[in-house]
Amino acid sequence: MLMGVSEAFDLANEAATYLRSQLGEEKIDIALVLGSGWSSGADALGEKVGELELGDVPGFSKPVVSGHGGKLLLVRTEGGKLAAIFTGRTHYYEGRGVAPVAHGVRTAKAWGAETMVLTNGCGGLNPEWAPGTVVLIKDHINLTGDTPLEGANFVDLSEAYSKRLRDLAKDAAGDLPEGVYVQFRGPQYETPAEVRMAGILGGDLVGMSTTLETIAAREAGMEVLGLSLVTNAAAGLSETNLDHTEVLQTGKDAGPRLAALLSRIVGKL
Ligand code: 8IG
Repeated sequence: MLMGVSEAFDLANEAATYLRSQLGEEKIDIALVLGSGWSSGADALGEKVGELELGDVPGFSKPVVSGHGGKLLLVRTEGGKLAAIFTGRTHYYEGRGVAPVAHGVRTAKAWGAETMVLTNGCGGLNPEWAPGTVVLIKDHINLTGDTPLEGANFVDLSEAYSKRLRDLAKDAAGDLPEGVYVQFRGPQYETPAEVRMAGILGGDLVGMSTTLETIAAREAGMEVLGLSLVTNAAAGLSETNLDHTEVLQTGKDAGPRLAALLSRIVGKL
C-alpha cells in the first residue's frame, strides 16, 4: 500500500522523536543527503557527535545500490551548526512510491532543520564538464511525472534552489558552474535520444534523484542547496558506454576533493 501525505508526516515525526531520543539533540540546523560519489564528505564535515544505522530509524529501509551507504551521522560543523548527514537515499526507481523518497527530507524538517543540502552523482550534457566536475543545481526539470505532494498544494518553485545558498557556495568554494538538473525515473540510464531531449528542454545534467526531495523540502519551507557531481558524460556524448562501476570509480577518485569542497561550503551555512 502506498502511503498518504498525512501518514508520511506522522512517520517523519516518529522518526524525529526516535532520533532525538537516540542522539540527545533536540534540534538540528542542517541536513545533508550524500549521493553517489559524495560519501567521503561525511567524515570531513566537522566533529562527529553521533551515528546510527538509518535502517533502525522509523520509515527508513536498507540501501539497495552498492555505493550508497545507509547511516545517519550527526556532526558539529566549523560554523558551529548541527548537521545530520544521510549517507544514502531511497530512490524513486525502487518503485515504493514517493513517500519513502521524501522521508529523509521530512524527517530532517521534523527534527528542526531549516537547510537541506542535496547531493548526487549524475550524467553531464556540457562537454566542458569532465567527469569529476561539481555543478551547482540552479533549477530542475522533474520528468518522473510524480510528486510527493497531494491535493491542492500549489507550492511555489520559482526559486527551488536558493540563490542565497548558491552564492554562498560559490564564495566558499570558488566559482562553481551552475546547471539545470533533469530527473528521469530510471533505473536504466537514458538513450542518446533522451539525452538530446533533455538538452533541448534546457537540461544540463541527467540523474535519478533530487527533484522529488527538493519539492518536499520546499513544501516544508526549507532552503535547498543542490550539488551534482558529474560522474560521466550523458549517454551518446562520449565514445564509451555507461557502466555503474566506472561511475563508482569516478566518485571514489573525486572523494577527497569533494570532501574538502563540501566542508568549506557547509562550514559557511
Ligand atoms: I552517477 O548518466 C549517474 N546517475 N539518469 N543518467 C542518469 N542518472 C545517472 C547518470 C546518468 N549517471
